[in-house]
Amino acid sequence: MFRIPALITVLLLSGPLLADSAIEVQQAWIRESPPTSRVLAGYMTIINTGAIPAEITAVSSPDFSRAELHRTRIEDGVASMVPIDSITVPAGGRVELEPGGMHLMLFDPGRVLQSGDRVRLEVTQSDGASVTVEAPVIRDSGGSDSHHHHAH
Ligand SMILES: [Cu+2]
Repeated sequence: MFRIPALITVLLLSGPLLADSAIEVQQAWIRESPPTSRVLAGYMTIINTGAIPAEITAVSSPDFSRAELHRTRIEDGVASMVPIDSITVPAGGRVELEPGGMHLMLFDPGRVLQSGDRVRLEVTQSDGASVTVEAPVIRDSGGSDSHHHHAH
C-alpha cells in the first residue's frame, strides 16, 4: 500500500513534462513535381509552444517510402543539399522549412501527386511524441531555387 501514492505522483508529474515540448506544425505543403519525379520537396513551419527545446528527428508519410530532413548549403555561389539528423526548435520559438533553406526531402511517392492532393506527414520528436498534419500539394510558380532543389 505504501508505494502506490508515490507511483501516482510520478504519473501525474510525467504529463506536464511531456506537454512542455508540445509542437505545432503549420503551413505544411509539398511542391508539385513532374509525374516521373522520385523526389519531392516539402515545407512547413514548426512552432514550439513548450518551455523546453524540441528536437525534430524524423518525418514520415504513408505516401512516400522515406523522408529526410535537409538543409541547403551555398558554397562559392553553388547551392547543394545536405541531410541533417535533427532540427531543434527553441522553447517558445519556431523554425521555418522553406524553399532555399531547410526542407523535407520525400522519396519514392506511392502515387502521382498533383496540385490539390493532400498528403499526411508525421513529424516525430526525439522524445517519441509526434504530430500528424495534412499537407496540400501546391504548384509553385517557381522561385529562383526551384530547379537546383531537385538535383539529387
Ligand atoms: Cu533536399
